[in-house]
Amino acid sequence: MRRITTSQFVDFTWSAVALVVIVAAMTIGGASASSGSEHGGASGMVQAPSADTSPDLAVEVKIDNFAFTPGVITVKSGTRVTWINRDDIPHTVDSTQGKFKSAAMDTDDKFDFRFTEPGEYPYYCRMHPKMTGKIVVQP
Ligand SMILES: [Cu+2]
Repeated sequence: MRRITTSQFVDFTWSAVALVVIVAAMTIGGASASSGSEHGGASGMVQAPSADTSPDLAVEVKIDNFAFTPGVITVKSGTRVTWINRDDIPHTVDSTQGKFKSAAMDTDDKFDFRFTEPGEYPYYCRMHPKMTGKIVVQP
């Protein structure tokens, strides 16, 4: 009985040694595998998407300090232009051709218009006619 018990203990010891060896081998293998995936991550960064493919055509013109910024902006047909008043006094956006006309815009008010026909669309502020800007719409 005693010999069998000892023999079982020895078997257990060798099993434990084998387990340690397997775990050590997996750890080393895992380390080399993770360094391989770091290389994969670096090549993935090269494939950054282009920022110029957005289907949502929208631009913003800021009104501040008695000026439209940008004063002249070129957009693709179908683009929605949003004016936002960042000034602390009211302004308007009025097409000189009567194509669009905003109400008086208080601070942080917005006005938007979608340009669907190519052409040039000059505009001004009817409260301050020296404030002018232009939207150039390309096909
Ligand atoms: Cu104004």
